[in-house]
Amino acid sequence: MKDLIKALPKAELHLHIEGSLEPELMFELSKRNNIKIPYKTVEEVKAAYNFTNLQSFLDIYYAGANVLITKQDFYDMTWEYILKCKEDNVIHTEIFFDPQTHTQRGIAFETVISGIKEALDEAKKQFGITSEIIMCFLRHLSQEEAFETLNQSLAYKNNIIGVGLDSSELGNPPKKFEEVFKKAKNEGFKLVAHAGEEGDVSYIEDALDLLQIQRIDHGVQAINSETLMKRLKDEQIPLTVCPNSNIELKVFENYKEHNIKELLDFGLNITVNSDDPAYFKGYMNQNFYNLCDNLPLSKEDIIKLVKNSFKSAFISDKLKEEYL
Ligand code: ES4
Ligand code: ZN
Repeated sequence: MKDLIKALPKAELHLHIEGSLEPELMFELSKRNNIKIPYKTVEEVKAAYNFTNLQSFLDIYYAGANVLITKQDFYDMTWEYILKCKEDNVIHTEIFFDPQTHTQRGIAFETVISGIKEALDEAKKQFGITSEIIMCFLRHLSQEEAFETLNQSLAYKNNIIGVGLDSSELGNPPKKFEEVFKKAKNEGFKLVAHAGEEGDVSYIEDALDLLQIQRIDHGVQAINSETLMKRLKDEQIPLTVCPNSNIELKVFENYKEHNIKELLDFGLNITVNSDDPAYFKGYMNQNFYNLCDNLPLSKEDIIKLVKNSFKSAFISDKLKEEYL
């Protein structure tokens, strides 16, 4: 099974680039930019990655991003992720970034997007890896701040395919961002949102109905509504599921408890993704290995999951045909 997973060309649809910042690079950047981090060794950092829920992770994740200052920093982080894609045979990736995590600290939108984009261009040139960029609004901030970010992004529209919604889900429902998603849609952006990670079924339904999203990030709580399950199946709305993330953030107690096999067997359009691989113990292939080690996934299931990612990617029909 491992050989099959390794050999299959894969696509990734749910990856926060800030979540690919490995402790080693975090130390290097903290030195380079003279920014203090609250750890002495890489081991100490890894020991701190012991989460109880989404918020306990986000606190540490936003602190880690403080070492990112220059365009070169964003380039280096993105390039390291690309090397992992190469290693795992990920041939297409759609990466999230959180502009507000950086603009709030006085880093220019331009610095962030150009560093990421140049690394992705190099990935295409050197390895043929194709990619898209999706910017996410931080849902713990206001809709007004999301509007500011959307306005800033318009100058880089050519390089940003879509808009997403991430950060603290509970207490920050989709409705809070209804207007800004409407504007993003009018501007021609594709729309996605984290929904049903920790939030209940209503977060998924509202993300679909109020925000008009085309893919659901996580979505594993859908299992609690038969009506929603049927809708997701009928409309084949993609769910970008992140197994390692769900275990590390205690959405499920362990891999054997994960519901991905049930979701897949029901006929939903399920994909496998790594979310924040530097924080959640592994990149794309490791997510598949952990599933296969603990759940009765067949060879056909693995192939289905991989095909679903290409089917659900924001790529042209021509490229889809090539990849499928
Ligand atoms: C995230 Cl796992 C997860 N959930 C919500 N927001 C996030 N940002 C980065 N990782
Ligand atoms: Zn995520």
